[in-house]
Amino acid sequence: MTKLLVLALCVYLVMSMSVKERLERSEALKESAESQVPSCDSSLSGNNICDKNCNLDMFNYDGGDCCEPQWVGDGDCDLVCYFVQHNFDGGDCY
Ligand SMILES: [Ca+2]
Ligand SMILES: [Ca+2]
Repeated sequence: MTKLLVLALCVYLVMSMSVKERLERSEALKESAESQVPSCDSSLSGNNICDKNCNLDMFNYDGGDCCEPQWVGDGDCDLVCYFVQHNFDGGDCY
């Protein structure tokens, strides 16, 4: 009977430890995932200042703020320049 109790206690300790470890690991994973999620304040898009966090497809390439003038019409399609104010990359994307 005592052996069973000790065994149960051991199992309980191991279980609770592994659960704690798993919780800590998932917390760490969550934190690293959160820090990797790009964020862009929509007010920064189209303010004529290149905001690297916003220069992503999901944020409409910062409204074209990150387009370098020499990229327009260079023959390569630059989606960061594919905006009306950049003459749609000078037609490079057609
Ligand atoms: Ca901007
Ligand atoms: Ca181009």
